[in-house]
Amino acid sequence: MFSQLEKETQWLHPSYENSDGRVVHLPRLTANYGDRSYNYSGLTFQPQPWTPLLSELRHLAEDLTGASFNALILQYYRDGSDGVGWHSDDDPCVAPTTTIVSMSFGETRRFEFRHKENHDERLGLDIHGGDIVVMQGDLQKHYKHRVPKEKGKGGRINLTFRDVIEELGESASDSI
Ligand SMILES: O=C(O)CCC(=O)C(=O)O
Repeated sequence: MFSQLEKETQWLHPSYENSDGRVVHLPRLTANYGDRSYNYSGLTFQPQPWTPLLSELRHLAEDLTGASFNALILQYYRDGSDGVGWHSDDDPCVAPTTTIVSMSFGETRRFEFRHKENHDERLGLDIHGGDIVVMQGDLQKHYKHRVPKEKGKGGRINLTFRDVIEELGESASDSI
């Protein structure tokens, strides 16, 4: 699954201007598939159409949760120097209590949650290839999550299936 996704996905490596005015690339590759565009890390992506493999995984996510998904974001952490910083998936283009299904393939990576106000309230999970995490309810309202950089790691691909209710919502930009 990892090799097929790595090979078939139309990966992007977006850049943005950081707070020092320097243009830097996201520390990972990314892609957006599905029926709706999604604003992510302050960037808007034009979605690619569902492929047979991604449609199959979408149906799996829908069967698992009873939710429906019209957008998919893929992240490719090429090695341990790639990651994603603290953020919550509370972009205005998804409902506040939306269900998000996250599927991972390849290397095991740490996935951490932290309460937005009480930073001591934390949870860390080791997410292995083939694991599925379902985020739902008030989770995005109260918690942020991240995938920290971890030395010595190989490639990992993560898919998050989402239900976009409104196009082109502004997104939080703290997830670079
Ligand atoms: O790679 C992961 O497990 C998380 C990805 C993520 O946080 C996101 O796509 O918003």
